[in-house]
Amino acid sequence: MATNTEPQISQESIASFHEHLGKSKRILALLGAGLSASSGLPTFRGKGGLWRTHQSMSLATPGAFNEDPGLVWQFYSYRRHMSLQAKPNPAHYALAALAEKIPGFQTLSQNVDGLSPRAKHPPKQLQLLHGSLFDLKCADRHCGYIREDYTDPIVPALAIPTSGADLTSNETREQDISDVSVSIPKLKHHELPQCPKCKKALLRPGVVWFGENLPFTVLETVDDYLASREKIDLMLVIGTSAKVHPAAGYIDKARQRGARVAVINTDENDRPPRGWNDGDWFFCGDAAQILPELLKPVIGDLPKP
Ligand code: BJW
Repeated sequence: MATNTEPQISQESIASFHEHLGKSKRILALLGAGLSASSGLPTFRGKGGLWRTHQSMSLATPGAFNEDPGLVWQFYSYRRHMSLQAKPNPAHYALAALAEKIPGFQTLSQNVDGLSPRAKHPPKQLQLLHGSLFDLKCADRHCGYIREDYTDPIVPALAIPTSGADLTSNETREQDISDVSVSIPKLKHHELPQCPKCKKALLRPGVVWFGENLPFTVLETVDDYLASREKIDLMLVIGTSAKVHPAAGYIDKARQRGARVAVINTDENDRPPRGWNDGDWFFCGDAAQILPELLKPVIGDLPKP
């Protein structure tokens, strides 16, 4: 008797997807945290959305940073550390390969982990809607200071106190992130990263928190892509719960420009905001396994790592 509990994807739906992909010249993709899940990075909602005793989402706000910058910095320092330890997975490489093959492919990533850039996704075809963990900017927006920085830790006080677990293993990493017994020190203002330009304010992670505008040039690039007279053939929605706007709204905008939608997600309840349309595809499972197969007719086999 078969014991495999993985949802089965029908050959018929793969064949119809491949037929449409073969004809597609303009493709848009919306990426979310599920893309990096099999690289060992936790998602936001559901299991994994807890950092120590805090919900990740409650720390991703300007209010949380103003109230306790030391706490928020420790959360982001942990995320930077984990992202630097993680490696891009086959889905990141498959998308980078698709971008090399199809000039009309544009990627809208909600991820801040740096894995798509590290998979050599062409920068002009990768719009980082929610910024990057590896940009540091002045918390005073009138100052305008910003730099790219991969130092880990940024300052000594942000070195990661862990339970002593070996964080190179996905399993221990997952246990460690929600280990509530790891204490969170109360950090003082002078121990946190300082802006070298204005010398008054703190630096903060260059990510987009709730209530903040997305980067202007990114929005402009996406708007230009959507405003083109040419239709969009295909919209790929990969590893996202599609609950955060304006990102989730791009699915409908692509539909309005003619796109058929393909969702790749482990949870069949995470559907596009307005539900399904005739002609959509849903591929249930791990993006790292499914995407290289789905894109194979265009990108061929990925090189073995
Ligand atoms: C797998 C898998 C595997 C697992 N394979 N799949 C319109 C309507 C309603 C509200 C608004 C609206 N417009 C604006 C808003 C307000 C707000 C918003 O959207 N709120 C909603 C929660 C309702 N939006 C904003 O505030 C945005 N700013 C804005 O609109 O500015 C204009 C404005 C200003 C002032 C007032 C009003 C408007 C900014 C949003 C910024 C979001 N920032 C975060 C944090 C970034 C920094 C950080 O990383 O810490 O971005 S929140 C968090 O959610 C993060 C993510 O990028 C984002 C999306 O999450 P994602 O990627 O979908 O992750 P999950 O965990 O939700 O889902 C993972 C999925 O993967 C699941 O489906 C799994 O099943 C799946 N999965 N393993 C495939 N192996």
